[in-house]
Amino acid sequence: MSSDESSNKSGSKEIPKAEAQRVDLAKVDPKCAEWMDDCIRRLNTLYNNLNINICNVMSGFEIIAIVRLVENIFMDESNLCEAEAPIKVVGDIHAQYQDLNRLFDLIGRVPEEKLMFLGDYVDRGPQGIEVLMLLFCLKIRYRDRIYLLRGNHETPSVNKIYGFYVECQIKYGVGLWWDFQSCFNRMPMAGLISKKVLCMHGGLSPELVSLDTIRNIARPCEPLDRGLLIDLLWSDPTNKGISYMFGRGVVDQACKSLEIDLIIRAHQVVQDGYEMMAGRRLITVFSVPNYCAQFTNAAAVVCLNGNLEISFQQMLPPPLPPTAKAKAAPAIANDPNTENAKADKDFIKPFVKA
Ligand SMILES: [Mn+2]
Repeated sequence: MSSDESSNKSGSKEIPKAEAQRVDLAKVDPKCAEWMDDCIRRLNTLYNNLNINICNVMSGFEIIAIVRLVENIFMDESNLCEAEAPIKVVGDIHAQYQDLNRLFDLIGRVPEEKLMFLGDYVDRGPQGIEVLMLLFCLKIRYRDRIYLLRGNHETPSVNKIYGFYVECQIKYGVGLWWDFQSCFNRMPMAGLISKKVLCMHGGLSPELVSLDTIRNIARPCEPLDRGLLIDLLWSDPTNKGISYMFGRGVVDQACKSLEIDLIIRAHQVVQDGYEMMAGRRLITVFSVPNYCAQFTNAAAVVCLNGNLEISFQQMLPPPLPPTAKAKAAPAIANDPNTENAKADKDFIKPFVKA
């Protein structure tokens, strides 16, 4: 994959399909596998059923046990999680548990599909604990089929304010909120797919001079004030946001110095669920529709096949009542020339199952 289309054709070099060693929990620890299967089954009963919530299917003690297990798995992984394509990359979920399950209906489920999530599991929506528990249980059960990166909402200063704290307080008590923070501080902060696609929640940083600078971040850690950690979780390719702003030149330079072809990040709502920018070197992906009921955006995931060819799967938003005040999400950093912007967008084709 590169910025010109020629290398996107079938003649391009095949990436070796060296799968990471498959860890089969059912063999290593059958009791734990059975427990996780049972948790996943119980969590699935919350889909399309708003009469019950997670308190009806999981105790606070069970949740804490799962959080302790998964944080050890996070610490076993590099802070720059390495995975091989084929894989699908998922953006912000923001506690929209029902939409996460609708998304799974569309894109497929773990372990059949391999997924990398770019963070922002909690806040804004109503079912953040449900989202975390389902993803954590899948991570424990199938650790090399799902990768969970940290988003800026997986930090205490943010999720204290935007909904998750109150959700914990109402459902289980504030003690659980602290357990989640210690787990978030251990989540990996970036991902690398087939050595060529760099993934993170926010974006680039002037301190990101080599991939080892990400690998060498010591965890547990809490991103504060400024610097690489904040940029990875917060930075934007536009003129808004609290962190570093990066444009096409910075993206080109980073691809060269880090020897990567593409950057996939999340963090900003985009109308189609995905937006290609910076000369086809940068994709923003957002994976729940009707974000906060304030936008009419679609959800999407980015699919990378074994040759690192890019496609997307899209979930259109359900129709809103005429009284709804939702609006279209603005384009954030696509090419100012509308024809170029369209060509960039058309470069990513709808996903077709091989
Ligand atoms: Mn974010």
